Amino acid sequence: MENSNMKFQVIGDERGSLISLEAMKNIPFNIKRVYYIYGVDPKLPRGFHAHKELQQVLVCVSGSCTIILDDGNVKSEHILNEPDHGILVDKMVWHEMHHFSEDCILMVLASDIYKEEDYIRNFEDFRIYFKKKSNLNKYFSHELSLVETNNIGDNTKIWAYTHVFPGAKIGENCNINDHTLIENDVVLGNNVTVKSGVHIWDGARIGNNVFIGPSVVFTNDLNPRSKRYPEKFAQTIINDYASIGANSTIVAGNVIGEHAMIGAGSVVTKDIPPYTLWYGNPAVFRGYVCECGNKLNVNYICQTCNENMKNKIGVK
Ligand code: T46
Repeated sequence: MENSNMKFQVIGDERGSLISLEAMKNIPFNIKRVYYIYGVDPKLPRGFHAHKELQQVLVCVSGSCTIILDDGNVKSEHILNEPDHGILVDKMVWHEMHHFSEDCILMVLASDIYKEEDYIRNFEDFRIYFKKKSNLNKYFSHELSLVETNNIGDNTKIWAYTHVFPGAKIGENCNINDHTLIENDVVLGNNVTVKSGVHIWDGARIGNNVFIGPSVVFTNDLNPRSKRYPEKFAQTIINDYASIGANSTIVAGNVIGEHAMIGAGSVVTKDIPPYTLWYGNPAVFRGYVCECGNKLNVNYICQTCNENMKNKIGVK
């Protein structure tokens, strides 16, 4: 819960201020819906529910309100009164909104469309569901691993000599092999494979179904000096279904597109577009890849599964 407060970068000049909220960048999920609440009677609180799966970020773009969160273990209260301040309301967090100012506009970014069946609107039901979920949450961690986060999805396996820091978030059905390090400000989606000896430092955002080969390293500081820390570590984004070959280094601040393929031993120094194949040091563009992982011919047809990928890649 200590991670629910978010501070957004303000881009300002003499004309005023601008804040940009981007999926998987400063918002830790893909945004499927935006709604806003305004014109609320200050005496009438709202919320009083939890979501089974929905994740949301709340931002008061005007005025103020108070948000109460309860994750089943810890209860916390947050005042939202600045447009560069957000609150992450994760799934299975009971939340209430109080003390709306008359000019309050509460904007909410949500990870899914509106589904009434995702709501738990009764606190007792929430407690029961939470207890049931906690008992059911079956992930495996080897007795020789050091797992400090509670935020791990069902069916994930964490193998020996791996250290997962307390702030890390790991999705469902991931396989995290031996001798891996996952720092605090790291988000891994579902079905991610992390082979042995991988180092994932603060700032890494890894989507669903990503493959990370053995000994891959994510850096997060472009000008490292011992005992000197940047104000914020650079963010590196690996989008859904991307694969990173063994022993590659992903230099901080780059984005790897969906289904992209990085060959073994590469040093990635720039953004990688979706469905492209790159390798070398520095990695350079070598062609296009199919969803099955094989190279496409000059007509964008997969040489292995014969799929014509022209439309998916978006070439004319
Ligand atoms: C939440 C907090 C922060 C829709 O039809 N579509 C929508 O996208 C939403 C958000 C709501 N609705 C309907 C459902 C209800 O009949 O609008 C009505 C009011 O919703 P509710 O009473 O849930 O409003 P709040 O302010 O208590 O809660 C809202 C969101 O519903 C909720 O997901 O997390 O804001």
